[in-house]
Amino acid sequence: MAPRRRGLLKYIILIPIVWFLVVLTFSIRTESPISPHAHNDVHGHIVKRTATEESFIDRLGPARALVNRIRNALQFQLEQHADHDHPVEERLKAREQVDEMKAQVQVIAPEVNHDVKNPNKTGPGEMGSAVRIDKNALSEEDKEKFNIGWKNNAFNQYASDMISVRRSLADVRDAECKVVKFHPNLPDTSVIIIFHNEARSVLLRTIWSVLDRSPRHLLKEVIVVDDFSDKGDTYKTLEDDIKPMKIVRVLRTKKREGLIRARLVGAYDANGTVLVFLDSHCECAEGWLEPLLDPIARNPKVSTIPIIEIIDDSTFEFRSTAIRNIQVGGFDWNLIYNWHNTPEREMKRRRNRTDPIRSPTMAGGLFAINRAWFEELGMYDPGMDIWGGENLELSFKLWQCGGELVCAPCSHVGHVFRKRSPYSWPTTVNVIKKNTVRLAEVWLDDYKKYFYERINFDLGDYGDVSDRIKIRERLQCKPFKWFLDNIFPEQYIPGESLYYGEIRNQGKIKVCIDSQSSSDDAGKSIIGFPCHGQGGNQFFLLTKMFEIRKEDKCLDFGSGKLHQEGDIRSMGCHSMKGNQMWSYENKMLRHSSGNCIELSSTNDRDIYMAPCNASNTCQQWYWKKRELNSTST
Ligand SMILES: *[C@@H]1O[C@H](CO)[C@@H](O)[C@H](O)[C@H]1NC(C)=O
Ligand SMILES: *[C@@H]1O[C@H](CO)[C@@H](O)[C@H](O)[C@H]1NC(C)=O
Ligand SMILES: *[C@@H]1O[C@H](CO)[C@@H](O)[C@H](O)[C@H]1NC(C)=O
Ligand SMILES: *[C@@H]1O[C@H](CO)[C@@H](O)[C@H](O)[C@H]1NC(C)=O
Ligand SMILES: *[C@@H]1O[C@H](CO)[C@@H](O)[C@H](O)[C@H]1NC(C)=O
Ligand SMILES: [Mn+2]
Repeated sequence: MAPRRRGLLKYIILIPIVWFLVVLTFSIRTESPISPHAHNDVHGHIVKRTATEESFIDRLGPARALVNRIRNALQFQLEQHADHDHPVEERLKAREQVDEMKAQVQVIAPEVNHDVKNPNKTGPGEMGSAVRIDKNALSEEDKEKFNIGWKNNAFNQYASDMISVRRSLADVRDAECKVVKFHPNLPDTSVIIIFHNEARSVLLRTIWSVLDRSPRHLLKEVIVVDDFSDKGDTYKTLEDDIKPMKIVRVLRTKKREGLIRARLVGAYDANGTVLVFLDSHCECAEGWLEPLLDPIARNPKVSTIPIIEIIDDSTFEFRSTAIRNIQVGGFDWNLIYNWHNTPEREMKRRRNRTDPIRSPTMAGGLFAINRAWFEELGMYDPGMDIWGGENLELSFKLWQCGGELVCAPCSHVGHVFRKRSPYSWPTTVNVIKKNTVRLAEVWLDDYKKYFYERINFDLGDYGDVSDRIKIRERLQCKPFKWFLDNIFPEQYIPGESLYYGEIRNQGKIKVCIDSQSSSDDAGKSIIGFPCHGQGGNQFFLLTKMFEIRKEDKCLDFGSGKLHQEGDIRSMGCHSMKGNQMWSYENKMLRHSSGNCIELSSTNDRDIYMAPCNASNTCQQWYWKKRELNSTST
């Protein structure tokens, strides 16, 4: 029943692609990562840069200057930024970064071969299978470890520690993926992995999965950036752990930088043509890299994302997705990333099931991008803190500035999705707001008002965005409307809805339809609740698709049962009409099944479907019509 702002807060905290970890590692049992069998690397293929790539890089003059400005902004030299609007604290904070951003190269480990894969296919979790632990059968000591592992990581570290850091995975690719002919000159790659207090076995499994499943000639280096871990022993043992891995090096920040700036540290140090960013709790599956590089080899302005598979947080089972079920990225008007099914039009546009799928946005944790293009785009906004919003900023500018964002359906990378963040978030909500306002200011044009309405137009101090606006001007990027019309036509535009606001019953004038929850959990039924006039769970839109909508949830009536309270539910919008299609005429809310929404005459809470009866005032609702030229919600 809370108004929208509390929902936003909860939503942000629960966002599944959470990056931070607070880990307290303890005695860890993993197999030695050093394999007894050594083979020589047989791939000697040298990748030549094509002429088009050269000229692409040659055109980078202005971007180079910008990249240097980003670097300077990180270091914040006062003389160059005579920017009196900046609050003093921010200037001081930025100045502190001058030295600290110079992360040190600590280790470069010697060579190891990359061809010895999966030395043991019978151990726990092999072939990506689940490790199920009967907690009650554990000794008291192990029970304690089991509990601490969960507590510190929000995943089952005890199970992870039982699994080889070089475990085998089933080949989850579609059969057609195995016969795809890739571009003959795939670019070489720097893989960048940021971590903060990650569990050792999970981090090492991420790194080994990259080494073991990437063709050697395409993998120039793996850069592991330790963003100031201070708990557990992962970061203490990492130098020893990576000794067998020649092309891995560790960078360390000297204070907590957050995801965005830690990635910039990695990117500045990288030498590969393409950068691949990974979270520190991933596993790359067989053949993951080539499909990510292929679209970039054909057009360096394409950025690619793999299919992000679920690694179960409890059993570490690696689950896989069929191509027809691939979901792509969207966003809601809180500017929070969400997933939605690949639209029909996109399935039809592609000629082959293995062809890349266009995605309006990326989740942000895992993607590949040409380094020069990333620089030309102004990389990440160094004015953004910690994390949040950077994924949408990159997505919008990719599309608006002449690039593309595609999901490679043959590339599978597992990611441990946690149900909660193991990190507490005392102050970061404002950080996310600041980041998001920055991206709205630069990229959203008039559409930014939909976001601002959701934060009560309280923009806070978001700093100076003029450098970012210059990127947009220099690259002559298209308007946000172009992006919505052409790349994300499924997105609902609040200003194009037919009715909006609270839905107030006419029979009981104080009762409104209430969705009971913030929009992050699906399946809740609607109820009657005293009208509170604060929007939130009582704010609905009738969209031009004839949905009764609240953000990305739509009222859905699927049971067909009449007079059954609790059967009208908020479900993820599917844009396919049917159960989610409603009309509003003569004050009645009529479903595609021909029945109407009725408030119980005997209590103020129950709402159900009933045969339409125009003279029953409990089926009559007041809802505000949108004026034709008004675009606000
Ligand atoms: C494979 O792993 C299992 C379980 O950890 C172990 O019992 C077995 O000895 C291992 N086999 C080899 C060849 O290492
Ligand atoms: C789709 O891709 C597969 C594998 O590369 C290929 O065999 C097939 O001919 C392609 N089909 C079309 C219609 O291009
Ligand atoms: C990679 O680039 C850094 C600077 O960005 C340079 O110091 C280093 O020598 C380069 N390494 C290789 C292998 O090219
Ligand atoms: C329609 O509603 C009115 C007012 O509640 C009621 O008197 C009438 O019996 C209803 N008609 C039917 C067919 O249920
Ligand atoms: C439409 O916009 C004009 C000017 O922008 C305004 O004067 C007018 O009142 C608006 N009409 C409605 C119906 O809101
Ligand atoms: Mn993650």
